[in-house]
Amino acid sequence: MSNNFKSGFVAIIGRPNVGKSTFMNKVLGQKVAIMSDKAQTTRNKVQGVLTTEQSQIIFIDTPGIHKPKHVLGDYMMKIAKNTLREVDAILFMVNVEESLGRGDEFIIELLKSNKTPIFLVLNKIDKVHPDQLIKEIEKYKDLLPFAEVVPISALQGNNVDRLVEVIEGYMPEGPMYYPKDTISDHPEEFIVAELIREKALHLTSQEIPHAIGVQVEKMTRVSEDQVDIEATIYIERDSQKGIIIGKKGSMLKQIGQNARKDIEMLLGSKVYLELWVKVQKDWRNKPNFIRQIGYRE
Ligand code: GDP
Ligand code: MG
Ligand code: K
Repeated sequence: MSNNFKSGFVAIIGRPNVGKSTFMNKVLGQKVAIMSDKAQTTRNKVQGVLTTEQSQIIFIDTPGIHKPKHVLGDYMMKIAKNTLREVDAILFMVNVEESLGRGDEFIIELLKSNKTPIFLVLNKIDKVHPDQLIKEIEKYKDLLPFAEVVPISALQGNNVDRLVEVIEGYMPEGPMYYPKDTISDHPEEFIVAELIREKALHLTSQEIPHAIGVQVEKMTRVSEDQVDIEATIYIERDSQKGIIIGKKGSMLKQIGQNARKDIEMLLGSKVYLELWVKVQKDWRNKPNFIRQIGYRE
């Protein structure tokens, strides 16, 4: 992986039927079956992962945000707000054919105090005359300090590539969070492992350069708002065990606390995280082992 690889998270928000799923499918290709709008859960769902030679964009949905305030619990509001602060860009999608509704106003209110770049995506341009498009842009453009305004037709594909390019331009340098061939949903274990690994590397700084692999052993949703995770941190030498575990387990505890915060943000749930430390001699030189833990450099 080159040093300039870029990666980041993009939240797609907008009222129902503005074309969020259609856009996702256009971007990721027809084979992805993510059109279904089953009952929205409380966690942030990874809608799709777009990986190119130079970047990886992870699109997430922020459930609950499409709903007006009164039906939202404080807890969900907090998750939604935190998510929108943590992502690298927000796509606020509207249907150019429709006028602003209550759902939009709610979203706009929520975004007002946010510092994340927000893109106004005007979808369904195939349905309106260019003059009307210009009028619509006028109506929306002063509602929020949009970083970009991009008209598209998700259905026909007009300007969708352009939007992806624009998004790519806002992604920071970062790792490939998901395996290259991931298109959508559920490889959350991989990203959870990456988050734990990142915290461990960060906290131990120079002492354990890249000698850490993380495997998520178990990830179980035990209730609507709690996920239990067991993960193992693999190191290469016995001498590294003390560093990772720390005095009376203090380092491991800190790694766990820091990782848990991010994982909770990712999953939109409370997380109970249990960490183990194991020595696997020269794990970096063992291709099978590396494949097993899903780690790549
Ligand atoms: P979501 O609820 O925001 O995910 O919206 P969907 O992606 O499910 O789209 C809702 C409806 O709008 C579907 O019937 C789509 O085919 C249609 N639609 C989405 N994008 C476009 C577009 O660019 N042009 C037209 N004409 N229809 C679209
Ligand atoms: Mg949808
Ligand atoms: K959706």
